[in-house]
Amino acid sequence: MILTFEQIAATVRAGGRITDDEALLLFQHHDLLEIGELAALVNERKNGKRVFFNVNRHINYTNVCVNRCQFCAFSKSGDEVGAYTYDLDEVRRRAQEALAQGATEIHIVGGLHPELPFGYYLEMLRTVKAVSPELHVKAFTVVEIDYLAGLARLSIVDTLTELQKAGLGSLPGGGAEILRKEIRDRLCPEKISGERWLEIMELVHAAGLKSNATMLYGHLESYADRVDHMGRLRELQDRTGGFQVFIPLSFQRENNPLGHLKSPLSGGVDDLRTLAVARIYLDNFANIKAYWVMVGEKIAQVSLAFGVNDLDGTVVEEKIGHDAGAASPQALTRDGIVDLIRKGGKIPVERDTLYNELRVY
Ligand code: V47
Ligand code: SF4
Repeated sequence: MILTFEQIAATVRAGGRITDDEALLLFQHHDLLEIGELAALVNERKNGKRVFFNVNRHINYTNVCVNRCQFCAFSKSGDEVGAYTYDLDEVRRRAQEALAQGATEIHIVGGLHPELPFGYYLEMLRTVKAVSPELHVKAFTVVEIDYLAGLARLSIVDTLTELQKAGLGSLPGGGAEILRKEIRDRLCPEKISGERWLEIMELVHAAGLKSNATMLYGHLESYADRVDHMGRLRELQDRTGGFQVFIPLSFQRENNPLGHLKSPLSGGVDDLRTLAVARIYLDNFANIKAYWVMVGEKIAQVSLAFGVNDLDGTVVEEKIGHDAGAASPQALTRDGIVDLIRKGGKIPVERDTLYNELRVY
């Protein structure tokens, strides 16, 4: 049977789940606005006109990393110019500054440092919580969790327990890249496998921690690889319900070995298409986030008409995307995000990390 857009749209309008083949067809469908309209319908049913953001701050505690992922412009070896590692005073200062600016979340991720002891990570969490127990610490991709477990010589479950005791509140969604082996082996051969990423995420959710999920797109992958990636996330979400949000990350091309690639699957239209297809296909995800750091403020705003209901946060001092040439500012103010959402025709809602509503604007 030949699939048509209209058949898929009918399934979606009736509240049905679409198949991988149908998601692929949506990616290939020529009419972006038709896909956007469908995604907007799905989103409107779940979230009405409300769009979430939070007031947060990133702390990238070190850029020293034993891996060399091909898309990464952030990592350095310890003796390289520009390599840095924050001591706990630096972490405290940033957390204090964030608190003074009204932040409710500290987002902590970094490279896989060859020398920092496990105690550093525990102390880092305790340091932020000592600034204010009210600050939620969303920290460490599951790639880091795997690495920390090796450092601590503990199982993943015991590592998570220690981190939770020290103040870990939830996990960000990084390190997922593209889960399928054929692409992952070329993108980041030293990184844990896609299967391991999913396995640790399952343990994270079983430990009662919520997490996010990302997908790095616009490099070597095909639409089929993207569908495969989202399919594995959807399957895990069916079993655990532990993912809060899906965040496609648009590949930034500067200062990294893959930057020369001219992927046909990139650009503003592709950003919107990816967000819209994610909204339609990932029917068990409540939230789809446009990360303004990577897509820029304008695409992020337009994406609110393409199924997106979350714009991340104020961010402050993001390094991973900016080292790779992201043209977005280093931070947005609360007023700036509120204005962006309002002018996008939606209702701004400040949330905490766990998606509790704090204030409607
Ligand atoms: O895993 C690295 C990506 C991720 C590049 O959970 C790049 O709320 C684009 O996961 N171009 C880390 N992306 C960031 C991340 C994240 C960001 C914001 C919010 C949340 C959340 C998570 O950044 C890495 C990798 O996929 N990345 N290099 C690049 N050149
Ligand atoms: Fe290291 Fe993460 Fe960069 Fe890979 S993406 S090189 S693990 S900092």
